[in-house]
Amino acid sequence: MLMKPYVTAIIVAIIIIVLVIIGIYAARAPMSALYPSSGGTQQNNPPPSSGGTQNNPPPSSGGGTPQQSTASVTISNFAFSPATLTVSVGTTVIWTNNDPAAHQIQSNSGLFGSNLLGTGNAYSHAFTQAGTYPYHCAIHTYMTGTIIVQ
Ligand SMILES: [Cu+2]
Repeated sequence: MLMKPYVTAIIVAIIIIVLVIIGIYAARAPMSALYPSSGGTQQNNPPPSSGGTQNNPPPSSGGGTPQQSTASVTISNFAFSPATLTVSVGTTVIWTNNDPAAHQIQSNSGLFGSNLLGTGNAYSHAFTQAGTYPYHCAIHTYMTGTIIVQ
């Protein structure tokens, strides 16, 4: 049957009103309300601390800046390996204790030194001046090593 013109107009008006209400609701409701985000719960947890020792990140190789280099000394079997390490000026030397026993890096001159390093802990020191830097373990003084910076 044919609808009278005013009935059609009312229906059209109702449809328009509904669309407007939907539009207002959509505008007021942020997307996060429709799609709950986890933004408030995300946390970038820092990596576990290694007990107050310093861990330097790997050197960056980008940006054309002077490359910071690192060198490693391993502590195992109550000895430093290598016992004598030669590096260039600006190198950061990283000592890592792989012994079940704790060790403590101690520069003979007092220039640098670590806290007590438990198993798996590391200590690093940046050498910015050329020279010869003997060091030892503060606990086992027979453990000696030398960093030569040139
Ligand atoms: Cu030691």
